[in-house]
Amino acid sequence: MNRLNSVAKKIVFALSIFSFLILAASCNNKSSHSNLSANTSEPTNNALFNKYKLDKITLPEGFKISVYAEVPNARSLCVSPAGTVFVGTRNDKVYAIPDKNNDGNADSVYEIASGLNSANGVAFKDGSLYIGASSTIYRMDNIESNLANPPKPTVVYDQFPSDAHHGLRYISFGPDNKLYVGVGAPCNVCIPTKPYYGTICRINADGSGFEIYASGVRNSVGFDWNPDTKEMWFTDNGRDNLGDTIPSDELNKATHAGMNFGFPYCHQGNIPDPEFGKGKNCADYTPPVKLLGAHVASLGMRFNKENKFPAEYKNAIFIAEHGSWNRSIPDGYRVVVLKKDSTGNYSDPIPFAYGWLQDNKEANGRPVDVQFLKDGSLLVSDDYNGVVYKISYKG
Ligand SMILES: [Ca+2]
Ligand SMILES: [Ca+2]
Repeated sequence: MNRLNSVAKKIVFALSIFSFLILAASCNNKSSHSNLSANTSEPTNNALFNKYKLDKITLPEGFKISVYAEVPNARSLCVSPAGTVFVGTRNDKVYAIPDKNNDGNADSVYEIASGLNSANGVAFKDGSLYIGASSTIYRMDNIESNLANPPKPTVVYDQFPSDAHHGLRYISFGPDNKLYVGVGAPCNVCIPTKPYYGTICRINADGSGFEIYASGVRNSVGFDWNPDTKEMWFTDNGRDNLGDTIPSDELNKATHAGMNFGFPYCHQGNIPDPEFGKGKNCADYTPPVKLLGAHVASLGMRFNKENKFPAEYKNAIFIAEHGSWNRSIPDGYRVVVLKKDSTGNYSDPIPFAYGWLQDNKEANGRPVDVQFLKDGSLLVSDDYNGVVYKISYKG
Protein backbone atom coordinates (compact mmCIF):
# COMPACT_ATOMS: atom_id res chain seq x y z
CA MET A 1 0.00 0.00 0.00
CA ASN A 2 2.78 2.39 1.02
CA ARG A 3 4.72 1.39 -2.02
CA LEU A 4 1.70 1.97 -4.29
CA ASN A 5 1.16 5.29 -2.61
CA SER A 6 4.72 6.38 -3.29
CA VAL A 7 4.45 5.26 -6.97
CA ALA A 8 1.24 7.29 -7.28
CA LYS A 9 2.97 10.29 -5.71
CA LYS A 10 5.84 9.92 -8.16
CA ILE A 11 3.40 9.80 -11.09
CA VAL A 12 1.57 12.89 -9.82
CA PHE A 13 4.89 14.66 -9.33
CA ALA A 14 6.07 13.72 -12.84
CA LEU A 15 2.75 14.81 -14.35
CA SER A 16 2.85 18.15 -12.61
CA ILE A 17 6.44 18.75 -13.81
CA PHE A 18 5.33 17.75 -17.32
CA SER A 19 2.33 20.11 -17.32
CA PHE A 20 4.50 22.91 -15.92
CA LEU A 21 6.94 22.42 -18.83
CA ILE A 22 4.05 22.43 -21.35
CA LEU A 23 2.74 25.62 -19.77
CA ALA A 24 6.18 27.23 -19.81
CA ALA A 25 6.72 26.23 -23.44
CA SER A 26 3.33 27.60 -24.49
CA CYS A 27 4.09 30.86 -22.68
CA ASN A 28 7.30 31.13 -24.67
CA ASN A 29 5.33 30.96 -27.90
CA LYS A 30 3.05 33.76 -26.88
CA SER A 31 3.90 37.40 -27.14
CA SER A 32 5.22 38.73 -23.90
CA HIS A 33 2.66 40.94 -22.31
CA SER A 34 5.57 41.91 -20.19
CA ASN A 35 6.02 44.33 -17.38
CA LEU A 36 6.16 47.34 -19.70
CA SER A 37 4.01 50.18 -18.46
CA ALA A 38 1.27 51.77 -20.48
CA ASN A 39 -0.30 54.96 -19.26
CA THR A 40 -3.71 53.51 -18.49
CA SER A 41 -4.61 55.98 -15.76
CA GLU A 42 -3.65 59.34 -14.34
CA PRO A 43 -1.89 58.06 -11.17
CA THR A 44 0.31 55.81 -13.33
CA ASN A 45 1.00 58.73 -15.57
CA ASN A 46 2.12 60.93 -12.71
CA ALA A 47 4.71 58.31 -11.76
CA LEU A 48 5.91 57.99 -15.36
CA PHE A 49 5.87 61.79 -15.83
CA ASN A 50 8.26 62.10 -12.90
CA LYS A 51 10.36 59.07 -13.90
CA TYR A 52 11.16 60.66 -17.30
CA LYS A 53 11.49 64.22 -15.93
CA LEU A 54 8.82 65.57 -18.27
CA ASP A 55 8.61 68.73 -16.14
CA LYS A 56 11.78 69.76 -18.04
CA ILE A 57 9.99 69.69 -21.42
CA THR A 58 8.78 73.05 -22.72
CA LEU A 59 5.72 73.21 -24.99
CA PRO A 60 3.63 76.05 -26.41
CA GLU A 61 0.89 77.38 -24.13
CA GLY A 62 -2.06 75.01 -23.88
CA PHE A 63 -0.17 71.79 -24.69
CA LYS A 64 0.77 69.00 -22.29
CA ILE A 65 3.05 65.97 -22.54
CA SER A 66 2.59 62.58 -20.89
CA VAL A 67 3.99 59.08 -21.21
CA TYR A 68 1.84 56.98 -23.56
CA ALA A 69 3.80 53.78 -22.98
CA GLU A 70 7.23 52.42 -22.13
CA VAL A 71 8.65 50.60 -25.18
CA PRO A 72 12.35 49.59 -25.17
CA ASN A 73 14.28 51.39 -27.96
CA ALA A 74 11.10 52.91 -29.43
CA ARG A 75 11.85 54.14 -32.98
CA SER A 76 9.42 54.29 -35.95
CA LEU A 77 5.70 54.63 -35.30
CA CYS A 78 2.60 53.83 -37.31
CA VAL A 79 -1.05 53.62 -36.31
CA SER A 80 -3.92 51.48 -37.63
CA PRO A 81 -7.37 52.89 -38.37
CA ALA A 82 -8.56 51.19 -35.15
CA GLY A 83 -5.93 53.09 -33.16
CA THR A 84 -3.32 50.40 -32.50
CA VAL A 85 0.15 51.94 -32.44
CA PHE A 86 3.01 49.82 -33.81
CA VAL A 87 6.58 50.56 -32.75
CA GLY A 88 9.74 49.47 -34.56
CA THR A 89 13.16 49.31 -32.88
CA ARG A 90 16.84 49.33 -33.74
CA ASN A 91 17.10 45.80 -32.34
CA ASP A 92 15.15 42.63 -33.17
CA LYS A 93 11.71 43.43 -31.76
CA VAL A 94 8.45 45.10 -32.78
CA TYR A 95 5.76 46.16 -30.31
CA ALA A 96 2.04 46.92 -30.50
CA ILE A 97 0.05 49.25 -28.24
CA PRO A 98 -3.72 48.84 -28.63
CA ASP A 99 -6.35 51.31 -27.42
CA LYS A 100 -9.44 49.15 -27.82
CA ASN A 101 -11.73 51.32 -25.72
CA ASN A 102 -10.69 54.43 -27.67
CA ASP A 103 -10.11 56.52 -24.56
CA GLY A 104 -6.81 57.93 -25.84
CA ASN A 105 -4.84 55.89 -23.29
CA ALA A 106 -2.72 52.86 -24.15
CA ASP A 107 -4.31 49.61 -22.93
CA SER A 108 -1.07 47.60 -22.76
CA VAL A 109 2.16 46.86 -24.62
CA TYR A 110 2.64 43.63 -26.61
CA GLU A 111 5.90 42.32 -28.05
CA ILE A 112 4.64 40.95 -31.37
CA ALA A 113 7.84 40.06 -33.24
CA SER A 114 11.42 39.21 -32.28
CA GLY A 115 14.54 37.76 -33.89
CA LEU A 116 14.50 40.28 -36.76
CA ASN A 117 17.54 42.24 -37.97
CA SER A 118 17.09 45.92 -36.95
CA ALA A 119 13.29 46.03 -37.14
CA ASN A 120 13.09 49.82 -37.52
CA GLY A 121 10.35 50.33 -40.13
CA VAL A 122 6.62 49.84 -39.56
CA ALA A 123 3.63 50.51 -41.84
CA PHE A 124 0.01 49.37 -41.67
CA LYS A 125 -2.34 48.52 -44.54
CA ASP A 126 -5.57 46.53 -44.89
CA GLY A 127 -5.24 44.71 -41.56
CA SER A 128 -1.57 43.82 -42.07
CA LEU A 129 1.52 45.19 -40.38
CA TYR A 130 4.57 45.62 -42.65
CA ILE A 131 8.02 45.62 -41.04
CA GLY A 132 11.20 47.00 -42.63
CA ALA A 133 14.19 45.14 -41.19
CA SER A 134 17.49 45.67 -43.03
CA SER A 135 17.33 43.69 -46.32
CA THR A 136 13.81 42.42 -45.74
CA ILE A 137 10.21 43.62 -45.72
CA TYR A 138 7.93 41.35 -43.65
CA ARG A 139 4.15 41.22 -43.32
CA MET A 140 1.96 40.09 -40.40
CA ASP A 141 -1.65 39.57 -41.52
CA ASN A 142 -4.72 40.19 -39.37
CA ILE A 143 -2.32 41.31 -36.66
CA GLU A 144 -4.74 43.21 -34.44
CA SER A 145 -6.79 40.07 -33.75
CA ASN A 146 -3.62 38.20 -32.76
CA LEU A 147 -1.59 40.55 -30.59
CA ALA A 148 -1.32 37.97 -27.78
CA ASN A 149 -0.48 35.12 -30.14
CA PRO A 150 1.08 36.76 -33.18
CA PRO A 151 1.80 34.90 -36.42
CA LYS A 152 5.37 34.51 -37.67
CA PRO A 153 6.18 37.41 -40.02
CA THR A 154 6.23 36.33 -43.68
CA VAL A 155 8.75 37.72 -46.18
CA VAL A 156 7.35 40.17 -48.78
CA TYR A 157 10.66 41.27 -50.34
CA ASP A 158 14.27 40.57 -49.32
CA GLN A 159 16.50 42.31 -51.85
CA PHE A 160 17.32 45.52 -49.96
CA PRO A 161 20.92 45.88 -48.75
CA SER A 162 21.94 44.61 -45.32
CA ASP A 163 24.69 47.18 -44.61
CA ALA A 164 24.76 48.33 -40.99
CA HIS A 165 25.73 51.91 -41.91
CA HIS A 166 22.49 53.85 -42.55
CA GLY A 167 20.82 50.45 -42.59
CA LEU A 168 17.68 51.27 -40.57
CA ARG A 169 14.72 51.01 -42.95
CA TYR A 170 11.99 53.63 -42.80
CA ILE A 171 8.81 52.50 -44.60
CA SER A 172 5.40 54.03 -45.32
CA PHE A 173 2.51 53.54 -47.75
CA GLY A 174 1.91 56.36 -50.22
CA PRO A 175 -1.43 57.53 -51.62
CA ASP A 176 -0.71 55.25 -54.61
CA ASN A 177 -0.86 52.25 -52.21
CA LYS A 178 2.81 51.48 -52.85
CA LEU A 179 5.24 50.85 -50.00
CA TYR A 180 8.03 53.45 -49.95
CA VAL A 181 11.35 52.35 -48.44
CA GLY A 182 14.32 54.54 -47.53
CA VAL A 183 17.71 53.05 -48.50
CA GLY A 184 20.57 55.12 -47.08
CA ALA A 185 24.08 55.45 -48.50
CA PRO A 186 26.30 52.92 -46.67
CA CYS A 187 28.81 55.61 -45.65
CA ASN A 188 29.17 59.19 -44.44
CA VAL A 189 29.78 60.32 -48.02
CA CYS A 190 30.60 58.11 -51.04
CA ILE A 191 29.66 57.41 -54.66
CA PRO A 192 26.86 54.80 -54.68
CA THR A 193 28.25 51.45 -55.83
CA LYS A 194 24.77 49.97 -56.30
CA PRO A 195 21.77 51.72 -57.88
CA TYR A 196 19.61 51.54 -54.74
CA TYR A 197 22.14 53.16 -52.39
CA GLY A 198 21.15 56.69 -51.41
CA THR A 199 17.54 56.43 -52.61
CA ILE A 200 13.92 56.09 -51.68
CA CYS A 201 12.49 53.01 -53.40
CA ARG A 202 8.96 51.71 -53.74
CA ILE A 203 7.36 48.31 -54.19
CA ASN A 204 3.80 47.04 -54.44
CA ALA A 205 2.27 45.67 -51.25
CA ASP A 206 2.86 42.11 -52.51
CA GLY A 207 6.58 42.77 -53.05
CA SER A 208 6.39 43.08 -56.85
CA GLY A 209 7.22 46.11 -59.01
CA PHE A 210 10.44 47.33 -57.34
CA GLU A 211 11.59 50.74 -58.59
CA ILE A 212 13.79 53.58 -57.46
CA TYR A 213 11.58 56.60 -56.76
CA ALA A 214 14.10 59.28 -55.70
CA SER A 215 17.92 59.29 -55.79
CA GLY A 216 20.69 61.51 -54.42
CA VAL A 217 19.32 61.03 -50.90
CA ARG A 218 21.92 60.45 -48.18
CA ASN A 219 19.68 58.83 -45.58
CA SER A 220 15.98 59.51 -45.18
CA VAL A 221 14.29 58.04 -42.13
CA GLY A 222 11.14 60.12 -42.31
CA PHE A 223 8.61 60.87 -45.03
CA ASP A 224 4.96 61.73 -45.44
CA TRP A 225 2.59 62.99 -48.14
CA ASN A 226 1.30 66.53 -48.25
CA PRO A 227 -2.47 66.35 -47.60
CA ASP A 228 -3.15 69.18 -50.08
CA THR A 229 -0.94 68.20 -53.01
CA LYS A 230 -0.32 64.44 -52.32
CA GLU A 231 3.40 65.08 -52.97
CA MET A 232 5.97 63.18 -50.92
CA TRP A 233 8.03 65.27 -48.50
CA PHE A 234 11.02 63.75 -46.74
CA THR A 235 13.84 64.56 -44.35
CA ASP A 236 17.45 63.88 -45.30
CA ASN A 237 20.41 63.98 -42.93
CA GLY A 238 23.40 66.08 -43.99
CA ARG A 239 26.89 64.60 -44.15
CA ASP A 240 29.33 64.79 -41.24
CA ASN A 241 32.83 66.21 -40.76
CA LEU A 242 32.47 69.53 -42.61
CA GLY A 243 32.29 71.50 -39.36
CA ASP A 244 29.61 72.56 -36.88
CA THR A 245 27.46 74.68 -39.15
CA ILE A 246 27.31 72.89 -42.52
CA PRO A 247 25.78 71.15 -44.25
CA SER A 248 22.22 71.48 -43.08
CA ASP A 249 19.75 68.62 -42.80
CA GLU A 250 17.14 68.96 -45.54
CA LEU A 251 13.40 68.87 -45.95
CA ASN A 252 12.75 67.84 -49.55
CA LYS A 253 9.75 67.55 -51.83
CA ALA A 254 9.43 64.89 -54.53
CA THR A 255 6.73 65.83 -57.02
CA HIS A 256 7.28 62.80 -59.25
CA ALA A 257 9.48 59.74 -59.71
CA GLY A 258 13.05 60.10 -60.98
CA MET A 259 14.21 63.26 -59.19
CA ASN A 260 17.81 63.53 -57.92
CA PHE A 261 18.42 65.41 -54.66
CA GLY A 262 22.17 65.87 -55.01
CA PHE A 263 23.97 63.47 -52.66
CA PRO A 264 26.94 62.95 -52.63
CA TYR A 265 27.78 65.75 -55.11
CA CYS A 266 25.91 68.71 -53.65
CA HIS A 267 24.73 69.35 -50.08
CA GLN A 268 21.81 71.52 -48.92
CA GLY A 269 21.27 72.69 -52.51
CA ASN A 270 24.29 74.99 -52.67
CA ILE A 271 27.42 73.41 -51.15
CA PRO A 272 29.42 71.23 -53.56
CA ASP A 273 31.06 68.34 -51.76
CA PRO A 274 34.82 69.11 -51.31
CA GLU A 275 35.71 65.73 -52.80
CA PHE A 276 32.79 64.48 -54.94
CA GLY A 277 31.46 67.88 -56.03
CA LYS A 278 34.35 68.61 -58.39
CA GLY A 279 33.03 69.05 -61.94
CA LYS A 280 29.42 68.92 -60.72
CA ASN A 281 26.86 71.74 -60.66
CA CYS A 282 24.40 72.13 -57.78
CA ALA A 283 21.86 73.50 -60.27
CA ASP A 284 21.60 70.01 -61.79
CA TYR A 285 19.91 68.65 -58.65
CA THR A 286 16.65 69.39 -56.83
CA PRO A 287 17.37 71.67 -53.87
CA PRO A 288 15.67 71.22 -50.50
CA VAL A 289 12.43 73.05 -49.67
CA LYS A 290 13.75 73.91 -46.20
CA LEU A 291 17.04 73.77 -44.34
CA LEU A 292 16.61 72.15 -40.93
CA GLY A 293 20.00 72.84 -39.31
CA ALA A 294 23.38 71.10 -39.29
CA HIS A 295 23.73 67.81 -37.39
CA VAL A 296 20.36 68.04 -35.62
CA ALA A 297 19.54 64.60 -37.09
CA SER A 298 16.09 65.25 -38.52
CA LEU A 299 14.35 61.87 -38.55
CA GLY A 300 10.58 61.26 -38.49
CA MET A 301 8.24 63.86 -40.03
CA ARG A 302 4.46 64.09 -40.41
CA PHE A 303 1.93 66.56 -41.63
CA ASN A 304 -0.77 67.39 -39.11
CA LYS A 305 -3.70 65.85 -40.98
CA GLU A 306 -5.95 65.44 -37.95
CA ASN A 307 -5.96 69.20 -37.39
CA LYS A 308 -7.26 69.15 -33.83
CA PHE A 309 -4.51 71.49 -32.60
CA PRO A 310 -5.24 75.26 -32.81
CA ALA A 311 -5.66 76.73 -36.33
CA GLU A 312 -2.04 77.96 -36.57
CA TYR A 313 -0.98 74.27 -36.72
CA LYS A 314 -3.29 73.34 -39.61
CA ASN A 315 -1.41 70.95 -41.94
CA ALA A 316 1.82 71.94 -40.12
CA ILE A 317 4.88 69.70 -40.45
CA PHE A 318 6.29 68.18 -37.26
CA ILE A 319 9.83 66.79 -37.28
CA ALA A 320 11.67 64.75 -34.63
CA GLU A 321 15.32 65.73 -34.15
CA HIS A 322 17.37 62.88 -32.71
CA GLY A 323 20.22 65.25 -31.83
CA SER A 324 23.81 65.77 -32.91
CA TRP A 325 26.95 63.74 -32.30
CA ASN A 326 29.28 65.48 -34.81
CA ARG A 327 29.08 68.97 -33.34
CA SER A 328 31.11 70.74 -30.61
CA ILE A 329 27.95 72.20 -29.05
CA PRO A 330 25.12 69.67 -29.17
CA ASP A 331 21.96 70.62 -31.06
CA GLY A 332 18.60 69.01 -31.80
CA TYR A 333 17.06 66.63 -29.24
CA ARG A 334 13.61 68.14 -29.74
CA VAL A 335 10.50 68.25 -31.90
CA VAL A 336 10.20 71.21 -34.26
CA VAL A 337 7.21 72.47 -36.24
CA LEU A 338 7.01 74.21 -39.63
CA LYS A 339 3.77 76.20 -39.78
CA LYS A 340 1.87 76.83 -42.99
CA ASP A 341 0.86 80.44 -43.64
CA SER A 342 -2.22 81.74 -45.46
CA THR A 343 -0.36 81.81 -48.78
CA GLY A 344 0.55 78.12 -48.45
CA ASN A 345 4.23 78.66 -47.58
CA TYR A 346 5.91 76.84 -44.72
CA SER A 347 7.86 78.59 -41.96
CA ASP A 348 11.37 77.71 -40.92
CA PRO A 349 11.55 75.13 -38.11
CA ILE A 350 10.27 76.42 -34.76
CA PRO A 351 11.04 74.50 -31.55
CA PHE A 352 7.79 72.84 -30.43
CA ALA A 353 8.78 70.38 -27.68
CA TYR A 354 12.23 70.79 -26.20
CA GLY A 355 14.21 70.32 -22.99
CA TRP A 356 15.62 66.83 -23.54
CA LEU A 357 18.96 68.66 -23.81
CA GLN A 358 19.65 70.85 -20.77
CA ASP A 359 22.51 73.40 -20.67
CA ASN A 360 24.06 71.83 -23.81
CA LYS A 361 25.16 68.90 -21.69
CA GLU A 362 24.22 65.27 -21.93
CA ALA A 363 20.75 64.64 -23.35
CA ASN A 364 18.07 62.90 -21.32
CA GLY A 365 15.95 61.94 -24.32
CA ARG A 366 16.20 61.54 -28.11
CA PRO A 367 13.07 61.94 -30.29
CA VAL A 368 12.96 59.59 -33.30
CA ASP A 369 9.51 59.67 -34.89
CA VAL A 370 6.25 61.57 -34.67
CA GLN A 371 2.76 60.21 -35.36
CA PHE A 372 -0.68 61.73 -34.97
CA LEU A 373 -3.50 59.80 -33.32
CA LYS A 374 -7.12 60.12 -34.38
CA ASP A 375 -7.89 62.14 -31.24
CA GLY A 376 -5.58 64.80 -32.68
CA SER A 377 -2.71 64.27 -30.24
CA LEU A 378 0.89 63.74 -31.34
CA LEU A 379 2.95 60.72 -30.32
CA VAL A 380 6.74 61.07 -30.10
CA SER A 381 9.08 58.07 -29.80
CA ASP A 382 12.33 58.26 -27.80
CA ASP A 383 14.83 55.42 -28.24
CA TYR A 384 17.14 56.72 -25.51
CA ASN A 385 14.54 56.38 -22.75
CA GLY A 386 12.49 53.66 -24.44
CA VAL A 387 9.29 55.69 -24.24
CA VAL A 388 6.46 56.86 -26.47
CA TYR A 389 5.21 60.28 -25.34
CA LYS A 390 1.84 61.82 -26.09
CA ILE A 391 1.50 65.57 -26.65
CA SER A 392 -2.06 66.85 -26.55
CA TYR A 393 -3.79 70.20 -26.62
CA LYS A 394 -5.74 70.89 -23.47
CA GLY A 395 -6.85 74.43 -24.41
CA1 LIG B 1 -7.36 52.62 -23.80
CA1 LIG C 1 20.05 67.11 -51.03
